[in-house]
Amino acid sequence: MPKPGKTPVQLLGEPTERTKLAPLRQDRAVRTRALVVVAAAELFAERGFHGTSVKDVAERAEVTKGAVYFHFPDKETLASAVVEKHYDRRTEVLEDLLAERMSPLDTVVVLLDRMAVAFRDDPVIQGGARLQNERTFIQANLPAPFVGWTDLLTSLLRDAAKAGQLRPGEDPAALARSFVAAFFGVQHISDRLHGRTDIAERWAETRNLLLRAVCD
Ligand code: LUB
Repeated sequence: MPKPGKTPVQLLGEPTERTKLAPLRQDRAVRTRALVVVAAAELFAERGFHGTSVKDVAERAEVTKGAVYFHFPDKETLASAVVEKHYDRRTEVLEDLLAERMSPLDTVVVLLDRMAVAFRDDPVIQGGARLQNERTFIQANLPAPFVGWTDLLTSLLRDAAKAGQLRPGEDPAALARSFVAAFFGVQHISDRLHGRTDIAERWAETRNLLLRAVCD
């Protein structure tokens, strides 16, 4: 507890050169960590987990290997961070959509449409997806695949059902699983055949088919 009459700030005393620099140092560490994650994602997407070294990541990020190891003790920890950032991207897109206050079904449609573009353009998404494809060969504690998407879409589609946007009797959980399976397949095939250049078009035709099956 602070001494009587003194506030915590007063107890800290006058800022020293070190305390003045602390926020700047922390800001630089945050930016360096972010640069390392993006560089690693690019290389994991291009070369895979086992085709990428920490040295490669340091060179791509234009930092020292020591700077990489300061944030990530090994390549496996770095891979986990990339996959976590892969899923964070979904949260970022969703938060923007929720602010637009669309209907639940429109939120599902636009979310997946925007994620299709992200799979085409965003190396963090691409690197996370490749790591998940390679997960059985990586001794890392990667987040579980598909579960987050299935839970999120089930919740949104239950709201869509309550709002009368689905044909009566349709099962939101079954539709969510179908959306996840279809999106995964579309992005995988587009990646293998066309480097995901046609993913937005291929996803649009698939989601239209799904919507026609469950909406009047
Ligand atoms: C999504 C991928 C690629 C599922 O949720 C995941 O783990 C996914 C990577 O594993 O697509 C479809 C939304």
